[in-house]
Amino acid sequence: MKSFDGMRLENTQEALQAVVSHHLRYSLGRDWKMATIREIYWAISLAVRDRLFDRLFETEKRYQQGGVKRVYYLSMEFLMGRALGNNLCNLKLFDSFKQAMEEMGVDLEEVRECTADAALGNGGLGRLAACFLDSLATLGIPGYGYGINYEFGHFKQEFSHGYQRETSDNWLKRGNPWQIARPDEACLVPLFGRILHTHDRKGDYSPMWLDWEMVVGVPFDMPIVGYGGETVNTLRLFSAKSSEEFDVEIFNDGDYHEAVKNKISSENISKVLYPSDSFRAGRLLRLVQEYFFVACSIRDIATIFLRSYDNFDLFPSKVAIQLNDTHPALAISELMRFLVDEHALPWERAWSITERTFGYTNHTLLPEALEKWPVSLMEYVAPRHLQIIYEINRRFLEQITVRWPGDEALVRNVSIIEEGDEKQVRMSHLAMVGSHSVNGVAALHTELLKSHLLPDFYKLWPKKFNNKTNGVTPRRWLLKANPGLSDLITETIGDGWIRDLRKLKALEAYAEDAGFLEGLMAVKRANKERLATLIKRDAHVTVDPDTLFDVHAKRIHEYKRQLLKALHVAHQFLQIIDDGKYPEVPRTYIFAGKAAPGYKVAKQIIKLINNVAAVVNAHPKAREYVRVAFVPDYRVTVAEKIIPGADVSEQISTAGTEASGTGNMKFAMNGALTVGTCDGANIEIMNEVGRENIFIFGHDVEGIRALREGREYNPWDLYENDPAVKRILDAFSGDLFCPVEPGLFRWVFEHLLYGRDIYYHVADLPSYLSVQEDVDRCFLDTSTWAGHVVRNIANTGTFSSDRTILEYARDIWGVGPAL
Ligand code: 26R
Repeated sequence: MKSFDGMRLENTQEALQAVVSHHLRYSLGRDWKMATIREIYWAISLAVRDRLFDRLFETEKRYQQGGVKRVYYLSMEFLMGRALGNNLCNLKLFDSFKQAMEEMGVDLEEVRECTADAALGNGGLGRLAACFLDSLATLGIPGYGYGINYEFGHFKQEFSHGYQRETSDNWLKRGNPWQIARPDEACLVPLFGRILHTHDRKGDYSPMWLDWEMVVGVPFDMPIVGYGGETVNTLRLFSAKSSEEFDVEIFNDGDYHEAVKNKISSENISKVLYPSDSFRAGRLLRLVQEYFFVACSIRDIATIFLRSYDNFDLFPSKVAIQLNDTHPALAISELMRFLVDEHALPWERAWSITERTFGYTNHTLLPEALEKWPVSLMEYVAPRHLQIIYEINRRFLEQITVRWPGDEALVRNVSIIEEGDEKQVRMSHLAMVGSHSVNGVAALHTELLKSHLLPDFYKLWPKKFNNKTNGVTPRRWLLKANPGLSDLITETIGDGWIRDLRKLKALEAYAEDAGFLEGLMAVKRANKERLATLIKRDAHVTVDPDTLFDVHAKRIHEYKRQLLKALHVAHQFLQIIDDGKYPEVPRTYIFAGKAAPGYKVAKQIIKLINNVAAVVNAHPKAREYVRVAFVPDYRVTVAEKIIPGADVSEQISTAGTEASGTGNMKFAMNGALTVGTCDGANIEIMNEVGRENIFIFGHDVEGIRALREGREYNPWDLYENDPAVKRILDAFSGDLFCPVEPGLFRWVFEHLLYGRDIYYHVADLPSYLSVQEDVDRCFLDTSTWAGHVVRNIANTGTFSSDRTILEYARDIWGVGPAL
């Protein structure tokens, strides 16, 4: 076959216009005059995609020739957001396309606005994965995302009478120009069934996995272009399809028949993303998703490896697999099964390969979010895997007994299997035992991993533990989300910051430069106007861009303490209506975030904020000084508009609960000042920007621990001794914020006073109210405020995900850029 090496696509205005017209006419079969805006979106996207593919082939050729090590980032979630603008930006074709389209009478912004977000994730963990893909490609590292191609992404949030209502996100209903199906590379995954205990001819135990059901995993590839366009990697997402032709005869005997009665149909496996990031689901379908995903991924990774090598000796030096939390931890038993059962490797050899291949990242310390699966469920879904996990555990515990003979408590604590009424597989222990590296996502978080979550493992393998403080991609979160600020920065210090964010440091020299500060504040002002328009459109609240924009945007969770923010808003309101004390700095409080559909308290918090908003915004006096808006359906696209418009970033989790946070980094980078606790990456942000450029309040980890362990914390004491605290809590106990729904918020009072206030809202409230007064004072002096803003922006360089990825590459994966 004659080979075709691409055409060196041209990017002149005429060429771009011609290729868009070509795609509209010949790929979409549509005449220009009849085209809808979505068809134009498709035509433009296909034109951009053409430009990605040539670079993708070049990248692959470079990797092939270099015989490089490849990194596979396994994640159940990728929160990608929209692709068109980001791809244009990274190809440096945004302006050319914008102009070319303008000449054809098409507004590129308008086209982008009509497209759906790829919301295949819940929050921090999924967005981190997306930022990592951008950094891998920008750095020229052969790194591939692997995940599930959910037919329905994260639900859409609406409010009805102030309550969250969920509707489905059918994001693929009009197709997706960025995804290419690869049915020829589909893989087969056995599910369910039973184990037949047999022996081979030599008499060795040789189990057979029988009566399984076959599911087909069809890969869909999405090109991921790095900044500058030299590297295009891929994100590979699997869709589950049934395969009649592969279905085996199902035995009709006894238990098995019972078991398959409620079996899951193949297509359902990749139907929908689980919308909870706080409580483990414990559901059959979720476990099937996790297993399906890793089974497809390992087969695919091995297939790619075996194209270049004929045995597994070099596997760990050519393949690194990173587990994004424990959700893909079954990949460990899957690789063992693959090597031992399908390739007849001896256990020890397979284990050595496995251990050297995997790295595990932990993203949460919350006990209710740690994954455990009942042994019975695991046996039902993947019986051979359960056997393998037991064997991994047996050998592991043997090691423990040799080193610490007779320490039964230790054995019980570290075992992969948790004993009890119902035996469970502890996924974090499996991930820990099967990996050569385990990392936390911020310095404090990693310390807490060692000292509290996995202390026995730390004693056993101190060298496995390491920290990789999170980061965010400056391409999406600064260059693209905040063009005004990007231009100002580039005019001032050049454009080197886009690839090397530490260069922002040079801005510090302008912290007292009146001209620069003026430009900076003008950009902020314009961003606030843009945000005000969005708030008007989506939250139906009119807000004034001259007020201080105070933003709390993230998933709704008790530990993130949206309730503490609401207590502060109530305080300001009460000062106005009871004391006639009008704030010197009028504020607009902006909330955004989704609650997991099954998380009752979180949904009550949403209702509460919406009611507070309604009451405050309707009050004739208060509304002159305070407005409250809850922007519905928070997602990447909305974040891109909210973050650049914020003056204050609320990062107020209870110390020791937020693993890292990444929104905190995005806000600081975009010129908001942080009000934060000593938690997660806030501490590192404080260290970078300087204590005098951030508003820190509340108990730190030791302080919280003392409250918890000293048993002396009694929120009633504060209630009785601090009149401000009493007044705020009484307002919720009464019906100030629910005049037509009496008693609706009584729960706040009970929760915080009788319910022991497990997230220490009341304990931190006085210090929170007081730090907010500092904020007001500071905001009154515009040039001082602007100086703090500059010092924040200038010192966020370390929070680029490029830095994070270079650390993973160096310390965990043993790879380097392949440019
Ligand atoms: C098992 C299931 C219920 C589940 C639990 C937890 C599903 C998803 C999650 C999401 C968690 C792990 C998460 O998103 N963690 C966040 O990771 C971010 C990236 O590291 C951190 O910045 C953030 O602090 C942390 O909460």
